[in-house]
Amino acid sequence: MTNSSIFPADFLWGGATAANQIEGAYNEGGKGLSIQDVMPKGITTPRTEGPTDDNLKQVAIDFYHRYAEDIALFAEMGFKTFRFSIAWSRIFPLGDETEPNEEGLAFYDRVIDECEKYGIEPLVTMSHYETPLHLTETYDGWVNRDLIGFYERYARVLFARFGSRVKYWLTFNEINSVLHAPLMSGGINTPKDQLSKTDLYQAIHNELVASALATKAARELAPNAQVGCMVLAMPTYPLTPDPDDVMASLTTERTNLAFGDIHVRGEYPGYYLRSLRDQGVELAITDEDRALLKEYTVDFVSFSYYMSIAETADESKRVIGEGNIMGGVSNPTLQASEWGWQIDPVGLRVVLNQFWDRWQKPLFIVENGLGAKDKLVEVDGQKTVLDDYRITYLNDHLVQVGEAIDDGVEVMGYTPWGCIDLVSASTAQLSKRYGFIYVDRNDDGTGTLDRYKKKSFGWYAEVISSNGASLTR
Ligand code: BGP
Repeated sequence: MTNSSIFPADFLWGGATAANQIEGAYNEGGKGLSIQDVMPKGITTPRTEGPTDDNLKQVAIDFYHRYAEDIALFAEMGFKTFRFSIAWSRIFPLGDETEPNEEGLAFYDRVIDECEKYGIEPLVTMSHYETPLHLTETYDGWVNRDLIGFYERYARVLFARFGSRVKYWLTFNEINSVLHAPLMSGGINTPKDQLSKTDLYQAIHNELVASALATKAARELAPNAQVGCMVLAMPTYPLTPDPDDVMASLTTERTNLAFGDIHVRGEYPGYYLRSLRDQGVELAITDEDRALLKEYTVDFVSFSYYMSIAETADESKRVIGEGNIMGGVSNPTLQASEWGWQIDPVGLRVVLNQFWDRWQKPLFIVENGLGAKDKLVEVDGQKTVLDDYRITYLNDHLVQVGEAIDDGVEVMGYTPWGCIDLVSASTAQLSKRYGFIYVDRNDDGTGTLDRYKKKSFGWYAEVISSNGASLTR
């Protein structure tokens, strides 16, 4: 039985967001277009030619203009950290310029000022599904090696400008999701069904080298900064004890684990090389790439965790469920969210232990949460949402984090996803809400954009102030 005071005194409680899902102001402040401006329906439909009015992300929740109000609410909950991303196309509107856009940099200065005002530690994602559109259309995104240099330039600008004020950096959001969503994750314009395996794995290689170069830049320009990778974690269980199912689940899981292995150990694992060979993929890798990967490994591993999946070698039993960007075989022992994501708190303890055993690097849970439809009601004259389902989900996951800490796992912090309602990534909906703070905006774009505290707001504030002691086991 865990004692929840097991959370370390300096545990980084907070919340997580991404620029394209909260900022809006898609064409203000000198910002260039990003891939999100042509993805009005997330990954559910093909990209559009140009920006369209039905794209909720054009306004999102208007964080660009309301950041001070929002960060004040985070402070009221007692946040120790706030995860946000910097929109690459605010800093380099096209992506391949040599000089950054000062207005974009100044915006993030203001956001960081607000965080500092409340002693909130910024946790910055440098690329969260926001490749500048020009890089997608002109270079085919990360398939092209030129992006390594553009990203390194961008990273150097960020570390030079913010490196003394921002300690925690993540290079690429859910880097492994490029396997499933090449446009959103890798800025790759070639449609997925026409993309060759070689181009896909070359894009992955290019991102990994760029990540190492960013770490190198941090070492030079921001010696106090810590650079982490960010992977989409999805524990994969064998559907049955049949050894073929066990091997199948290991093989599927390794498609994700490979990214952490390379980020942490600095080299391609044997099973990954074999998989490339089996798929007939030959990568262009230079000796310099190898040296960079080896020398500039990450300081910590961060990950998102929403669900687990199962795997089987028996094709007739491979029933693919919905869920996250990846999906996978459904686990008959678990219940799912309204969007079909299977809910598995124990899976979070499994992942924490697995990653710790494997890498011995501090772990940061930078996304977790329940996307659900909320109903705004009035209680004592105040508008609110009675989101007990969200409280239960988060409570049960945090209890498992406590268990993992008790197991000896080093966990740096916890930033649940969408701490304020935002536009969802996969389906681009506002009705799929994750927040402690309700934002009055609907899927058709109507709404006042006013903010209201949900029941979970007070619940999370108590969890933070008690350092986890208030959790219910
Ligand atoms: C992750 C992404 C986030 C986020 C979250 C929830 O994959 O890093 O950007 O949105 O999942 O997914 P969704 O918004 O599709 O519900």
